[in-house]
Formats: sequence, C-alpha cells, structure tokens
Amino acid sequence: IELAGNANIRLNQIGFYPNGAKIAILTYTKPGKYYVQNANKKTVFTGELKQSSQPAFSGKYTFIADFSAFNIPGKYRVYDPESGYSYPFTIQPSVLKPIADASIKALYFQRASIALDEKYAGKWHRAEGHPDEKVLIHPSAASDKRPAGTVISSPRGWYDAGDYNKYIVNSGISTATLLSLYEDFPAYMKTVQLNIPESSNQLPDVLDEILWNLRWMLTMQDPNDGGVYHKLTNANFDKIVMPDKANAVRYVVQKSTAATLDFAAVMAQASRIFKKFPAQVPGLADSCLNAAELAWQWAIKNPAVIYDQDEMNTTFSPKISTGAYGDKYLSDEWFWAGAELFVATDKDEYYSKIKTGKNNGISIPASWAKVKLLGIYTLAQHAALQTADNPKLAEMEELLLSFADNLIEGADSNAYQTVMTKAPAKFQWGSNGDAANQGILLIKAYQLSRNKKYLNYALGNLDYILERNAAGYSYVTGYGSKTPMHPHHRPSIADGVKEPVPGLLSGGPNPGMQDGVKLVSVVPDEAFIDDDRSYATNEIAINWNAPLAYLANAIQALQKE
Ligand code: 9MR
Repeated sequence: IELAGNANIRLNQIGFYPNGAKIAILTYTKPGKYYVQNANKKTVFTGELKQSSQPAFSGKYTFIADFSAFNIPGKYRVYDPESGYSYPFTIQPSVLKPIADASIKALYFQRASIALDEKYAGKWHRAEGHPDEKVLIHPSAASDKRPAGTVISSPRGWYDAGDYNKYIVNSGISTATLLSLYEDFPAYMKTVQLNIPESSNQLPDVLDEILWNLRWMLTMQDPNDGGVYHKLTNANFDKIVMPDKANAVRYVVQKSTAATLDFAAVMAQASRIFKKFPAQVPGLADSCLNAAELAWQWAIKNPAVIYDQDEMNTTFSPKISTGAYGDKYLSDEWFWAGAELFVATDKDEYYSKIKTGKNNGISIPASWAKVKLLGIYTLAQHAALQTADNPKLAEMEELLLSFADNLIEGADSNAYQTVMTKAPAKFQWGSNGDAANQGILLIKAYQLSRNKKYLNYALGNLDYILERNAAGYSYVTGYGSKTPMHPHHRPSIADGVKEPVPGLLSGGPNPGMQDGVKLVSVVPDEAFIDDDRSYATNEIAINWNAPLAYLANAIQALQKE
C-alpha cells in the first residue's frame, strides 16, 4: 500500500532495526501525545513528545518522539494531530541493507572506461565513456623522460563527482575509506553481493569495486621517479552530456606532494589487504607496496610541492579550470602515509614521521584535505605493533576514544539529537560527507571500546542522512520518500531517465552558495536545494559516498549488537 506522509515529522525514511533506537523529530507541534500507527491507522504505540532542550539552528525548538521501545516488525507512520502523518518507515531486521549495498554500488555507476550493461545498471545502463588510453602529459608535468605531449594510458577509475575528472587526492581518501570498510568488517563484507561485472570471481565484490579505482591510481605514478600526478582532467569541465559524448582532450597535470603521499598511504593499506588474496590477485600486494615506497621516496625529495592551479595557469597552457583539490598543509598527509607504511613494513624510517605532533592539528572528521585521523585509525587498530621504543602508539587508542567522546558530548540536547547537528557544527561544502565521516569515528570507537553509546550516535548520523534533519530530505538518491531528484550529476541529468542514478549521497546543506544558486534558507542546516545547478549543495562525490558506504555497512554488520 502507498502511504502518504509529510516532512513535518523528520525520521529515517527507510526504517529501523527492531532492537535499535527509533527517534522522530517534530518541527511544527506542541506538547502532547504522539502515535505510531500501522497501515490501517491502528495505533500500536503511544508516547509523549519531549521538547528539545536546545533550539535548532533556525532558533526553533523541536519535539522529540522516542519510540525505541516499540520493536514489532512492520510498516508504520508516526502520527500527531498537529503535524499529520510522517512518511512511512519499516521496522525489520536488515532494514538498512538495501541502502548499504546501494551506497557501494553507486561507485560502479561512477566507473570510467567501461560500458554499464543493463544487466548490472538496469535503466541507468550507458555506453562507455573516457577510455583514457591516450592521455597527454600536460606541460606542467613535463620531465626529461616524459616531455609535454607524451601519451600515457590511464584507464579505469571512478569519476570524482558530478563531473568526469579523476583526482588523486580525492580518490585517496575515498579508496582508503572503502578499504577500511573491508578491513574492519571482513566477514560481513564477504557476504555483500553487488551485481557488478566481477561478481562471479573469487574476490569479495567490494574489493572488486575498489580495484577499479586502485588500478587507475597505479597508472598515475610516474615509474621513472615515483611521483604521482595530481589529477587526470580535461582543461575545462564538460557540458552536461553523457560520458561517451564528453570527448575533450585529457591530461595528467603536475605531480604534487599531497597526491603522492595520499597515493602512498592507499597503496600501503591496499598491500595489507590484498596480501590475503594471493591466488585471486597474484603479485598485486607487492606491486602496491613497491609503488607506495617509491612514492614515499619521491616525497622525501619533494617534500612540499603544492598544487596551486592559479599559479600553474600563469605559466602553462592550456589553462586548467577543473577541481583543484589544492591542499597547502601537508603535515597530515605525511602522518597518514607514514602510519600506513609503518604498519605495512615496520620500518623505523616511517615511524620517525609519525613520532611527532601526536595530537595537534587533527581535524575531526577526516576530509580530503585533512587526513591525519586516517593515520590515527590505522595506528590505533594495529596496537599490536607497539614496542618499548614506540610508546606513542599506545596512546592512539585513547586519543581516538577521546575524539569520539568530544563528539558525542552534549549531542542529546540538540534539536535533532545527533552529533551532526550539535552546535557549532559547520555545514560546509559536502556536509553530508562530514556526517558520514563522524559516523566512521564513532564506529571505530565502538569497535575499540564496545561501548554502545558510540554505536547509537553513529546510527543517529545515518538517521540524520536519511531525513532526521532540518532540510527534510533523505539525501541518498532513490532511498526514501523524499529524496533528491535533481542532483548535480551529469549522467543523471543527461540520461533521459526520470529517476537519478540510485545510491548517491547528495553533498547536503551548505549556506556558501559558491555556485550562485539562490537558496530558500541560509540557516546552516537548512541550506539545501534539490536543483541540479546547485553544485555547492546538491552535487554527489565519491568522497561522500565512500563514508556513507562505510557507515551504512558497518551499522548493518553490527545490527544485532
Ligand atoms: O568537495 C570539495 C570541496 O571541499 C571544495 O570546497 C570545493 C571547491 O574547491 O570542491 C569540492 O570538490 C569538487 C571538485 O573540486 C570537483 N569535482 C566535484 C567536487 C564536489 O563538488
């Protein structure tokens, strides 16, 4: 049955695990009772609304309906006379599995250099785009061995976002996040079937999907010196066309220290994981580790080569105007690469880079530009490597838990009852990615401590993403009653299919309006518009989908806890 509802009542539009927390937030009501009703409008649970102790960013207080105690599987809505009915939701085991799967499958839909067959892609099937077998060395990247105009082959990889370029820095954190998902939940991830072209082989599907990007990343290293090109890109963003119609000349541009260290970190982590699959991917783990160490050597010789696109454009042509991912602060990249290489090799040379600056300058959550936390995760999870001469490692676990404690402190008093909505939250470009990345920290804290409060707040941020939020959207395309229909995503706009490609996480609230599209509200957590021109709020990107995939799959793996 189709059940109508409205967004006056904000809740996870997909649903809840029987034994899990269940919270709805009411935005226009007054104190009183609320009801959970089944499809026949029969009341199955009655509760008392509780006013939030702090207002939302809008200044308005909300009312909280906590029906966690109700645990009978079925399809329901929350009802309150002032607000009407919520969108319908389901209570059942594995209720979030479809979205957990879809969040990884979304990366398949982002694949360059392959046709998406109907068998795997359904109505979103499309022709191959960007074979990337003839990519030019841009003048900014010229060297003796590879002068400008040299042709290299650099196929595969995931398109970064709504555009069709491939950027190493952003691929780095995205690939690492998915590798961590596998590494942290191997038993569950082995059961996840994604219906992708490699599904019948002997590798878990998530690793097959990762390989599509990892193999591309390997081609971005100059074998002559180990340096890694910052990105593979057109000179300018493509028009809104399907991938096969986007045929601009492609370049690899200048090598950068950030790209090279991110690459080193990912390859070291990948070597650890693929070592367990010698029969399926013979030699791959060794190739990854060699590539990582070679990259590190380049970085040692070139410790601070910043990718400054504006400055590059003053010297070289064609000028490049696509995403810059230009990070000026590299101590966190050094730390992350050092940590991954240390864990992979146990060599002092890497350890010496992580000895210093334990605690300062750590950005929570991690982001493409701030990756130190990724190194902390790895060190905390490999505490077995501790020796008398590296006492710092012993502190990593404590450090991680203290970050999680800071994050959850006071979160139950805000209007949406989530870590994400705790003041002074920054709703910046890709804020939904931040919500997911906070969730990862909380999941890691739960794994280390087994304290369920972290798991509950991680689930709270997933609920936030799936509509328990001020904008009233379930931000994952195709999952929920009110989801973005017009993401800034070239294939979704150009393919002639009404529904956007499914499983994509929209960037989310960001009052910045960097794209010039006027927003109805610039209240930080409401600053969102489902308009495909609004790339500052409604684009999709691999570095937002990857943490969603981590969070949703981790929650699904831990659903019985
Ligand atoms: O996610 C990136 C955000 O942190 C930056 O503020 C923004 C502007 O530089 O760029 C975002 O990344 C975009 C990239 O540059 C190009 N592809 C689309 C990305 C998502 O919008």
